[in-house]
Amino acid sequence: MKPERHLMTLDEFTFFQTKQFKNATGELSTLLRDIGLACKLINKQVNKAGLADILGAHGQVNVQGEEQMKLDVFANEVLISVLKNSADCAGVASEENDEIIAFDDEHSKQSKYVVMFDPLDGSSNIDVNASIGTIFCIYKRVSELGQTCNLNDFLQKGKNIMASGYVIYGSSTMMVYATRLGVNGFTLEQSIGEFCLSHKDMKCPDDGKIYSINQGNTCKLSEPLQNYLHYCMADDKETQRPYSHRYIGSMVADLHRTLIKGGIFMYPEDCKNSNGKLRLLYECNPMSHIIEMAGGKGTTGRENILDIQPSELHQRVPIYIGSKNMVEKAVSMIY
Ligand code: P6P
Repeated sequence: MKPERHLMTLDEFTFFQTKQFKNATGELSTLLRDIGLACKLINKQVNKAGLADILGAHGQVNVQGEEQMKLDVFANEVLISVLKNSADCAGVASEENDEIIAFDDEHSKQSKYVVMFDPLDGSSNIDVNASIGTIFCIYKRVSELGQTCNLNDFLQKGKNIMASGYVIYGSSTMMVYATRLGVNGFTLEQSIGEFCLSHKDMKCPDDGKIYSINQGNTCKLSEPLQNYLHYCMADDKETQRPYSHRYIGSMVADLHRTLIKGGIFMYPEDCKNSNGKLRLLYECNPMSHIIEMAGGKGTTGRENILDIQPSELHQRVPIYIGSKNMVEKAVSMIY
């Protein structure tokens, strides 16, 4: 009988969730615990970034051509190291690395899962103290056990995700993760160093009053998209418009607000970027999986994000994501 208590840690919660699957082996729970450990280590550095000399560009340029902040590098190295030593990860793919990293030790070759992540999304916000986050997703590998994993293990559709999640380093540090059993949020209790269940069975409201887009790009947007933005700003009490505009410029923070309060987040294509900016495999897929498991919707405007067959590791896609009714209304007006 599950003990009823006020405080349930991430490990306890995933343990009890595992018991709901009769042939589960607990490997996914172990992976989530390991990712939680890595993010606690990242959290420690993020919290003291203002004090320690780890602000400012690392001087390197990552595969995206973006200058790497030192915290980016640290977060990436921590996640790779923890997952390489995990009992259940065959390899990883990261926003910060050109290619996949296949772990070639015997234990990793026998592991069933691979992990993709953006180690520190929104890192340009570090030195202005805005919320940033780690985004991850876990897939069952398709390559043969006993071999090193390969690119095909990572180029899977988002609907194959076994678990997805993010950690937001904000006013409090929270992990939100989704499996087909639903979406749950855990707040880091710093005094005991544990992620504790704080937001059970999270649901994305079907409607909302917030639209989130970088309006600085408006002149580059298609006419239908500009018309939709005017719709958001038009006065209509019946449909609770004008909506409020909120844009933090950190996908994890903008989508955490969208998950809790409802709304729509958009990073569409424009006249200069036909696929928008955000990455399919380790940004749009995991966030769409979370939002859809919570009852919302994630689409490129032409197809569901989770149905896309990836063709390369760092491909970009346009994204409209959030409250189901708002996303459907936007897509009907724009496409
Ligand atoms: P822009 C952060 O760099 C990021 O990858 C996402 O977290 C965020 O949603 C987006 O880019 C912000 O991009 O062009 O508005 O600065």
